[in-house]
Amino acid sequence: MVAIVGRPNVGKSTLLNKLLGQKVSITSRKPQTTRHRVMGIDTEDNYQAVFVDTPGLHNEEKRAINRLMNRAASSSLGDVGLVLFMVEGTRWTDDDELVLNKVRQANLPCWLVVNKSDKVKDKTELMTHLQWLNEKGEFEHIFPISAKIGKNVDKLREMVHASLPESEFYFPEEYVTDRSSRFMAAEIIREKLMRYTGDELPYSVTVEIEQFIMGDNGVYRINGLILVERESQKRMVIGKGGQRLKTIGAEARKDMEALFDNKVFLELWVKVKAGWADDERALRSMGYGD
Ligand code: GDP
Ligand code: K
Ligand code: MG
Repeated sequence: MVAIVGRPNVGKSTLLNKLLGQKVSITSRKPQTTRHRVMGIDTEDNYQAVFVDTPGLHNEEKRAINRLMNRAASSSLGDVGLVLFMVEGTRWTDDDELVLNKVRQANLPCWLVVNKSDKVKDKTELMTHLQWLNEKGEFEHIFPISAKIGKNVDKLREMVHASLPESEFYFPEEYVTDRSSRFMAAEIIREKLMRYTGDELPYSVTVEIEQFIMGDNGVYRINGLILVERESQKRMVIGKGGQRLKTIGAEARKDMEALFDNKVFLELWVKVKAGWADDERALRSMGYGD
C-alpha cells in the first residue's frame, strides 16, 4: 500500500482522486474535510496500487472527533510499503514538521510530493525550496506537482506502478475504493455541506445514511440524515426557504449518479443532536477512528 500523508489541506484527497480519475475522497478548502481513512484502488495490467488517503495529522486533540481522526491518520502507516509525503508549494509549517517526524519514525521508503506548484509563480524560488526540503529528509524522489490541474500526476503514478512488485491483487480489479456505497453516499453529502456552508459551520456536522435501497424502477433511493450541534446550524444548512439544502441535495445527487453509475433519488433531513463530536462511542458507531 501507498500512504498519502501530510498536514491538513495540502491536497492529499485531490491527488488521490486525480490518480484514480474518479472522486473517491471528498475535498474542500477547509482543513479536516477528510475524517476517515479511504483507500483508492488503481489497477492496470498486472499491477494494483492501493493508495491510502488519510485525515491530515494536526495538533488539535481536544475533541473526541479530532482524537479519532489523528488515530486514523497515524495508524495508516501500519501496512504500507511506500509513503508519499505531501507538502504545499514553498510553505513549511510546524504541522509539516510533525508529519515528517512520524514519517521518519515509520522508517519506510518515502517520496516527497510538493503540491500546488501552479500557485508558485517564481520557479527559482520553488527550486531553492526543493533543495532545502531535500536536505531535510531522505527522500528517494521529489515530485513537484499540481494535483488540481493534474501536472506531473501521471508521471508520479507511472513511477509508483514501476516501483511495485508484480503480485497478487488485494482487491477485485473493478474496485476503485474499499469503502461501501453507503459510506461514499454519506461522504458526498458531507462534501457539499463543507462546500456550501460558510466557515460558520466548521466541523459541527456529520451525515448518516438511513436508507440505501434499489427501488422497483432501478433507481437508488437514498435517505440521508444530517446531524448538527445547534438549532442555528440547522437553519444555516436548510437556508432561506430551504434553498441551501436543495442545492446540497442536487449537487450530491449528481456526484452519486456519476460514482454509482445509476439514477439516484435522494432525500435529506437535518436534525440537531448536541455534542455528537465529543461522543466517542457514537462516533465509533459511525465508523470514526478507522
Ligand atoms: P487535504 O486536506 O490534504 O485532503 O486537501 P484537499 O484535497 O481537500 O484540498 C484542499 C484544498 O486545496 C482544496 O480547496 C483543493 O481544491 C486545493 N488544492 C488541492 N490541490 C491543489 C493544487 O494542486 N493547486 C491548487 N491551487 N489548489 C489545490
Ligand atoms: K481539505
Ligand atoms: Mg483530505
